[in-house]
Amino acid sequence: MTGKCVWFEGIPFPSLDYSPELLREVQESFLIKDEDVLLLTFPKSGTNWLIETVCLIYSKGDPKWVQSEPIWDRCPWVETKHGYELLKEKEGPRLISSHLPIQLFPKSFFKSKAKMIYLIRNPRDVLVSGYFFWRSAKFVKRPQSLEQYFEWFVEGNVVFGSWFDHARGWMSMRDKENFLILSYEEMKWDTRSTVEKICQFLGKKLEPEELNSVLKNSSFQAMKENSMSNYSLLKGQYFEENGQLLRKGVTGDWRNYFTVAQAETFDKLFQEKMADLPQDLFLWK
Ligand code: PPS
Repeated sequence: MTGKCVWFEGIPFPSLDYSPELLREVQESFLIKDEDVLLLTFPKSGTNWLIETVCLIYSKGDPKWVQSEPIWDRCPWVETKHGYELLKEKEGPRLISSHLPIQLFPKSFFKSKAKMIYLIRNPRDVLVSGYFFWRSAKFVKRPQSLEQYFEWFVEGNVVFGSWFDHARGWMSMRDKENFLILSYEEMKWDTRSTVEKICQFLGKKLEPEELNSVLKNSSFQAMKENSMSNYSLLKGQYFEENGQLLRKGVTGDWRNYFTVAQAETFDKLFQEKMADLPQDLFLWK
């Protein structure tokens, strides 16, 4: 996958909307404010679902905002040219998203009180989701088969680098009070409790009907039908016509694609890389 990438500090990035100069500037000079809220993920972990949920929490369940402004403008990706320019101009508290690994994140964050949510997902499902997504993308080298993408993923030769390094890096922040770790799996299995957890972390209080509206408008089906959130606006320039962000939206889909040998290889690698971390961080086990 890294054949068509932009490289920065040993990590590959997509070839559209990223540059080493900008990544350096973001890391050194972008000022995170105490009142900002940051949503961090490795790609394909449920980023857009989390963004949609937080936007709806901010609008108290009113869908007008999520139905009228593209998701990448509501909560811009700080490391992209488009997102960086928007964020620099934004007044007041900002919602900011990012896929950056911890070592490349704006240094100002680590001295700030800004709240951050890190959303983690079973890397096996991240792999499968990524395979189908990047196959239709125009800004990375496309995988020709799942077998090939599996190799790239386990070697960390995918955009934003190794999933294992990304997760380990950000999880080192887990005891900080301005840091919340959530998983795609808990969001999926008990969405209401997870939204309540997010509200509590962000200090937002919702009435029961407002919470119901957050759940309704951030559902897989609602997002799939919302052109401001489903990436259909990016078809042509960024993706082929058959590309879709909202593919299945389930947990455990990897079981439909991994061979027995791939499953064993992945388990072994996961053990090697993550065994020393508290295993209750990985809810999919
Ligand atoms: S990206 O391109 O990295 O920002 O993609 P990201 O948003 O992180 O991940 C895409 C996967 O998230 C699923 N998704 C959802 N699942 C459940 N409910 C909702 N509302 C939802 N929105 C997005 C999406 O379907 C992708 O997963 P897969 O497994 O491919 O379906």
